[in-house]
Amino acid sequence: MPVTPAPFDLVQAAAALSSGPIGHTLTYVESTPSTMLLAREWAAGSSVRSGAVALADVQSAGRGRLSRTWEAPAGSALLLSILLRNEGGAVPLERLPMVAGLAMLDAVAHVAPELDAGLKWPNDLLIGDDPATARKVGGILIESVMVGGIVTSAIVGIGLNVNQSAAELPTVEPPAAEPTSLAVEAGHPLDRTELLIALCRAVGGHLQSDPATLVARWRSRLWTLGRPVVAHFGNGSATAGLAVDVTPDGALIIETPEGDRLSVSAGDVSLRNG
Ligand code: BT5
Repeated sequence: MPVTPAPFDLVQAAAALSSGPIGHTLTYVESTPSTMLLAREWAAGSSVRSGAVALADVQSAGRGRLSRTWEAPAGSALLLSILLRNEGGAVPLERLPMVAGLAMLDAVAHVAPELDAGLKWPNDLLIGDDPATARKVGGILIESVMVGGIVTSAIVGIGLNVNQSAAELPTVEPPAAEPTSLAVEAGHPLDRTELLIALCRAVGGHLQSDPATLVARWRSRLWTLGRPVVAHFGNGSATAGLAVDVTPDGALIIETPEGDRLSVSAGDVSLRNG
């Protein structure tokens, strides 16, 4: 049964986040094409501080990676983008998927510790007992803003399915993982404001981690590792193998049945049984 959307408690969120590195500036819009566009507008000017968060209740053109879409009914999800200004090269660009993925895990553990959550390389948050059949509850989209060949800002987009009913989840085409929401998995609605606060705090915390610690934490939560996978590439080709490791900059190492080791830095993987 669809849950009546509870609005964000923006006063509570602003009070909780005002003195931290992420969410000190919290701009809520009921509807936008995409929170990524709001953050991009901020990146083009100089008045909005790094760590500002654009939050929406619904997006008319929510986007995933590689021109894909992100769909969520109004008031059901956490949909936000974080502006990170790369002043002095301060932003760990290649490790942002690790920061965002670990922060999503922390936020979910905060509101629904009973759920079994893990990460699928490179940017999916999954819930389930068995990685091969786990469902996708959230995704990460990292975009760079470049000026004169230099990355001046990064924008971290996060979509987390919170209170959608099973009927409200989108239908996806394989090899995309079956969608789910926290409410479907937990059996009760979750507080989006609590999630927002926990997520922003966790992003701030993981941004402070030293690289080796961050990579080690990410590696330990990647359900992809040690599993047979199929890597799908942008040109339509695919390679099957065993996901054996990740590199410090986040590439996935796949060992093929012939014993070759491939380093995959962009693309998608699906997890296979057996
Ligand atoms: C992602 O892309 O998973 C990144 C999603 C990022 C969304 C956030 S929302 C806030 C911010 N503003 C935006 O406009 N975007 C970011 P990707 O791995 O390419 O996955 C996209 C695919 O996931 C789609 O092609 C569908 O198959 C599937 N999908 C779409 N909506 C979904 C949902 N709500 N839950 C689970 N899967 C979904």
